[in-house]
Amino acid sequence: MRYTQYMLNTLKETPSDAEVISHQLMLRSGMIRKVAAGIYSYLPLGLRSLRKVENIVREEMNRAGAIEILMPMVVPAELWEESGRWEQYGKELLRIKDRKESPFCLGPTHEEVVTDIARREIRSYRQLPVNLYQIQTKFRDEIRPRFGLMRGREFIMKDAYSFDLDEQGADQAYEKMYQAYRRIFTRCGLNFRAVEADTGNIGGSASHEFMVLADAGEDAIVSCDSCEYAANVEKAELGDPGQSAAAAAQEMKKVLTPARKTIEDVALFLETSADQLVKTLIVQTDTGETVAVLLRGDRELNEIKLCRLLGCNWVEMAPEELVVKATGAPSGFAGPVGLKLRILADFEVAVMSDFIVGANEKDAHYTGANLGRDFAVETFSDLRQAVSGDPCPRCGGKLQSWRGIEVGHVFKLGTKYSAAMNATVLDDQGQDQVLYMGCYGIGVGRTVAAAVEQNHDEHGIIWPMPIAPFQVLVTMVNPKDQAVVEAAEALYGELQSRGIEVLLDDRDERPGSKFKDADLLGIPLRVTVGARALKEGSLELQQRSSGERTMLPIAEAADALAQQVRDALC
Ligand code: 9G3
Repeated sequence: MRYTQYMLNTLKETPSDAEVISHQLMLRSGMIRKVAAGIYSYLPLGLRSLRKVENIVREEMNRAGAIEILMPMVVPAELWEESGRWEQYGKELLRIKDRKESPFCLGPTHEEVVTDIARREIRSYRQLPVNLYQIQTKFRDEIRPRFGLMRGREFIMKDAYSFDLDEQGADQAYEKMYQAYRRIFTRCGLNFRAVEADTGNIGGSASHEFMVLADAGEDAIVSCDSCEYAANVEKAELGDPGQSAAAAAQEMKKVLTPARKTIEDVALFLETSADQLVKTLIVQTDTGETVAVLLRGDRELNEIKLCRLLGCNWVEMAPEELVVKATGAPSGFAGPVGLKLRILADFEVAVMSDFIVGANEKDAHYTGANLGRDFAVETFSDLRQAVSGDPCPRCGGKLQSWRGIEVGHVFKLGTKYSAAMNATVLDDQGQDQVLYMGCYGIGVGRTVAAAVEQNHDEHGIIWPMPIAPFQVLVTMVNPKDQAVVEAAEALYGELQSRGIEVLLDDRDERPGSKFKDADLLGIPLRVTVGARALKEGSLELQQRSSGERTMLPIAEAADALAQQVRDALC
């Protein structure tokens, strides 16, 4: 492709509303343009990378035996009413009406549509197993779309759905997809982890997320430094420490802590540290219950673990007036002593002694509080967020925490949708059996953005060869110098005849700005055709990733470059 005949406009300035580097660089390198909040156009350069990821996904899904279909963007409400999800989702589900006032939605995911296909097309166990997938546009009306393609409202997803006769079959389908995902993200050149994840409200019994490690990642994950265990921090298990608390050494004493409400302020005021405090959270559940949850002062509540313990869908911190009503004091002074609420506590509290708690009295705390003597706990459980240094629940090694970008998510769905929609097959006894399902998603655009998050420097993108928009960039330093033009054109033609994807920068611009663009675009191999080196019969090759420069004899350049592309692809 010739730059002068391409539509590619790089930007010198970083757009102000782009907060993460991938968003900034994908705008500046002319890959995407915003149409509306969370809605983007892929310009030619961006589309090339998107298609590369799609093709890797397609190849590995086909290799895993999945069959490609294409389902509609616009989905009739009836299907979502059958599954019961029409009422379950709020404004995130974009509902529309057609000219006859019939209700539809823009599909955010396609469990209902694909289960409808299955119940019509799959009637006998002999047809199983089946795995149907699509690469298709989704819409989710996120409250705060941001970070460019990383959290868009309209986005391209590969979503696959497996159908099996029983749980064992579904487990095999899940394992096949898990391995296919590992191949996909490895081929994309990404550093990723597959982590145990919460099944959320999609239902089903197990799920794993595929996380690209990057500081801008919205998810927190932990991985063990000694074994394969890795989990989303929402799911990471923390076992019971086991040992018991040391015997009480102090009497409980009320101390004044005027206007000291936060853990940090109280610890500072009482000249101690947060891990010597026990914080009392007053929590309300969607089932209308108010409970007190105790955690060591320096820990965070894991709400998903609390919901699992209480058997509710969500929890939130009680509003101030409820805290006052329940504890007799404003928030910041709540404590377990004399509290007339169910008291739950994280395992860690069970091994603490002589600690500080709110006194359920304005501007007062107790020091020297001890379990048993001063208050009782109804249930101890794993209720806190895991952090670096915590023990691995599998091998006792150390957990390390990372930020991750979720690019893939695989779920065991069981019969949640097939039962609701009566998707069955006749088994070998002629009996109707409800199909066992799994569902498997990859954010294709998000994968491109995650690759940029993980592969860039201060000058711009550093594309992994398998998903680079072009493989070689040939820059004419001076397009007015006939020798330069001839050599560059010759190389351009020879590379194309070898099937190499090459962008020829034939613009009549200052060399400096062309070099800056070369760094920004991040095409892996960059050849500079300049008059001086030509006189010595050579071209300059620079590796975008290492910055390493070598001189290539003109006669060998095309073969050498083609070999380097092949080496970088496998
Ligand atoms: C909705 C809306 C948003 C949603 C969903 C439904 C996420 C929803 C979970 C999934 C599960 C899997 C198949 C591919 C892999 C992920 N956000 N989920 O179900 F109505 Cl508005 O999508 N689906």
